[in-house]
Amino acid sequence: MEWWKERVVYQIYPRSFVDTNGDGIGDIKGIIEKLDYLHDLGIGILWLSPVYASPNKDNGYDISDYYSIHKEFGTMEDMDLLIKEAGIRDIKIIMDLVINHTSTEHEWFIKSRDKNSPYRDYYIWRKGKSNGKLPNNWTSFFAEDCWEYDEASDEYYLHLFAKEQADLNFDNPAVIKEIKDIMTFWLEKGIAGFRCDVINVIYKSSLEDGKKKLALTGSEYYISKEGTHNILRQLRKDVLSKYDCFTVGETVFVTPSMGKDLCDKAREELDMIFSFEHMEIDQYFVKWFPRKFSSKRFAETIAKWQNALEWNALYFENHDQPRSISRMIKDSKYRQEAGKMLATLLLSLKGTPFIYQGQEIGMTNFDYTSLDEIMDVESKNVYALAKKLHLPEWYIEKMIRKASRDNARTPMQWEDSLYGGFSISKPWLKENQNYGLINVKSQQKDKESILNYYKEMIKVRRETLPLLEGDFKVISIDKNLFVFERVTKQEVNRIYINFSNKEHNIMTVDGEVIIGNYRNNGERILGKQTLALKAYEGLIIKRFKTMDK
Ligand code: TEU
Ligand code: CA
Repeated sequence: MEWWKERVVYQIYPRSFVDTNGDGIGDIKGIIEKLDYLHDLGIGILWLSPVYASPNKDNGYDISDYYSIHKEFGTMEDMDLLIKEAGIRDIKIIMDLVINHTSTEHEWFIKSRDKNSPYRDYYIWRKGKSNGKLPNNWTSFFAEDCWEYDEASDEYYLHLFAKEQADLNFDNPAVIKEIKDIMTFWLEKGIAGFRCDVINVIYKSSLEDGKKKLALTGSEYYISKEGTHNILRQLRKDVLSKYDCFTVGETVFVTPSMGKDLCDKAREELDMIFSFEHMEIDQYFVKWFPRKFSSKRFAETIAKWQNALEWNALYFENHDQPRSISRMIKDSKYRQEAGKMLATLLLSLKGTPFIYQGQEIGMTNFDYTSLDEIMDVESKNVYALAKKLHLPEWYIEKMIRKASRDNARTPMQWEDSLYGGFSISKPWLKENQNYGLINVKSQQKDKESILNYYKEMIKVRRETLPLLEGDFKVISIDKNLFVFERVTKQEVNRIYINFSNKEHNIMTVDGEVIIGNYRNNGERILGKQTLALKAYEGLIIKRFKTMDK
C-alpha cells in the first residue's frame, strides 16, 4: 500500500497556527515548534496552505512569487529547516499548488500589462464587447463579475476568483513549462507532493457567454475540461512520476464520474480528490442559502462517493468550511461526544483522512460580535453584493455567521491564556472566546478529551487492516444512524455512527469493540443482541469469524 494511503494528513493554515515572534501572525517557526505535538498525535503528512510570497488579498492564495516564502511567515531557511525537522520525525510535507491564477502583483502579471510583452499571453486578456460590455457574462466564485479593466491596453483580464487573482492561460505552453519548473523546485527541496488548488477549472475551453445561473455563470466552459485532463497527465508524466510523491486535487463542482476521470489510477492524473458534495448538505445550490443539515443525506452522499471512487480524500473541515461540530451537531451539550463520533467516522472510511487544525480539539465556529471582525475577501464581497440587492442586515449577518470562511480561520487554541496561547499579541483575526473551554493543553491532560480520542483513533486506523484497505459496504442509513462495514478477506469491521442526541436500539453482531466513544476497547459483544447506542455514539466492532450474516 502506498505510504500516502496509510498516513493521516493534518492541514495547517499557517497564519493561524502558532506565532513565535509576536506580530500576531502565525509563522513557520511556529510549525516547527509543534512538530512533536503533531508526531505524538500520529500525523504522517502535513499539508501547508500557501506559504509563498503574497500580497494576501486571499490569504496566500494569491501568489506573487512561487520561489520565495512569505515574509510574515519567515524565510526559505525556516522552510528548509521545517522540511528537515519534519523528516526527522517521519512527517512528510505537501505544499499548496495554486496555479489557476497568480496575484496581480506577480512579476509575470506586471509584465503582461504590456501588450507587446511575451508575458501578455500568460494571462487571459480580451477586448470588451462592441456594445461596451464585458468580454462575457461569467460570474466569479467570490460574488463579482470575472473581468477587470486595464486602461493602458483597453482590455480586460479574466479572474475566476478575486480581481487580484488573475487566471493563467493554459493554452500557452510557456505557462505549463513555468508550472513544471515550480513543481520541480519544491520536489527537489524534499516535499512529498501537492494539494492542487481548484485544479479542475484551470483550462477554459471557450470564452463564450454562459447559460445564466444563480452562481458561476460560464462554468460549463471550465469545469473538468479535456484540456485540464491533458495538462494533469503532462504534469504527472514530466514531473511527478520522477518523485516519490502524491497529489490531491481540490475539485469544485465535480460529479462522481468527473471525479473518477480525475483520479482513476489508470489515467495517471491526480492521486485523489477533494470533492464537495458532502459539504453541500446544509445549503441550497450555493452556501449563502442555508438549509438544515441532514445526517441522512450526509451519510448517503458519503456512501455514494465511497462506492464511486477507488480512493477518496476524506475531510469534514478545511480553511474554507465552517467547523464540523458547529455545522453538523444540533445539541451542543454533547460537543465532546460528537467530536469523537465525527473522528470515528472520518477515520474509518476508505481513503486518506485529512484533519484540519483545531478539529482534533473540537474547535467551533467564530463567535465574532461585529461584522467588522470578519477579514475574508469572500465574506466581504458577499456582504457588498447582498447590500446592493437590499437584503436586510439581519439576514446578511445570518448568512455570514453560518458560512463565512473565517469560521475555521480563527487562531489555534493551544491553552487557557491570553489569545489562547497562539500569540503574545493581538492576532490578525480575533480568537474565539471559548479558548478557556477548548484548548490543547487541557485536553492533553484529560483522558476523555476529543484530542486523546483522535490520537487513539489514528493509532487504531493504522493498526487495523480493514480500516486501511478494506472494501466499503453500507449496512443501513436511517434518519440518524449510519452503519457500514470495512471488509477484507480475513476480517470484517462494523462501524455504528449515531448522529442524534437520543439513544437508538440496534441489533449488534457477534464481536469485540475495537474503539468507541462510550465503550471500552476489547469489550465483548456475544451473540446477536439489542444494544442501545447512546447519544452521538461512534462504535467500531470487529466481527468474530463465526459470523451470523
Ligand atoms: O477554494 C476554492 C473554492 O471554490 C471554495 O472553497 C471557495 O473558497 C469558497 O468556499 C466558495 O464559496 C480554493 C482555496 O481553498 C480557497 O481558500 C481560495 O480562496 C480559492 O481556491 C482561490 O484560490
Ligand atoms: Ca509571527
